[in-house]
Amino acid sequence: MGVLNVTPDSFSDGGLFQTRDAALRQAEAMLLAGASLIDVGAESTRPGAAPVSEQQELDRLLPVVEAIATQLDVIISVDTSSAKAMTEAAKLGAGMINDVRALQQINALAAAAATGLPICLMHMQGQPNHMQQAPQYNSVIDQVSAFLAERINACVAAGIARERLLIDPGFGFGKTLDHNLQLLAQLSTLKDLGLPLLIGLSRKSMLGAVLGGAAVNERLYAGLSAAVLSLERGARIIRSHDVKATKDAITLWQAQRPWSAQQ
Ligand code: 9MG
Repeated sequence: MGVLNVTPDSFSDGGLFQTRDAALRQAEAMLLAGASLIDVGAESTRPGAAPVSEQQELDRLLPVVEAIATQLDVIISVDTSSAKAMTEAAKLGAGMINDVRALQQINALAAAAATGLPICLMHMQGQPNHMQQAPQYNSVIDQVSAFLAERINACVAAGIARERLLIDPGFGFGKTLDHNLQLLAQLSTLKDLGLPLLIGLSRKSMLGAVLGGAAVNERLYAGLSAAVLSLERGARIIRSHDVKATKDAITLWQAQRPWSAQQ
């Protein structure tokens, strides 16, 4: 899953793809580099990010969804928590919903249900503007797992078949470095929920912290290492800014898999 942020302020690619044409070119480059999905986001959810109005989100998101849907043969995932954005993006050809708020925003459950699309439910403690201030857990893996189980049940109760759901522990979303490392180490536990696991670690600050303060553009190798560890522990979709490098890492992992004891 290639990341395409059409925002001025995302932590890694903010401001780079704000015009429709620049976004389309980047989507095409990621497709050629091996992405099967493009995750288009129009609201930054980096730590400290301020919320945007729904209209602003729609104005940024929909022209890009429409351009990609009409011009490229790739599945478009919409990174949104807004019911209206889900509905409108689905009408324009989006193929998946990626909600970092796990359909907890007003009307999101009903809107997502009505689209008929697959949905990724992500865990986040708090909201982006405050989430990194003092995240606290008794057991991060148990609490993330319980949250995801509760959201799966809410989706099923709203008429969304389990088969449409994916789950994501939300690395970096209301979690300290230790919480993130515990989640990575214990990722296999989430297999018990019986749904495809998506993970996003690409360029995130936990990589920078482990590397002693590496800048965003110095985190690629640690990100690839984390991606392969995640695959080994059950992840099936890797969300990444660095599609070619990630695809190569996945290809190597897949090549050895037929002989792996962990299959
Ligand atoms: C939008 N977004 C940013 N980081 C993410 C992550 O780790 N997972 C998912 N599903 N979405 C993310």
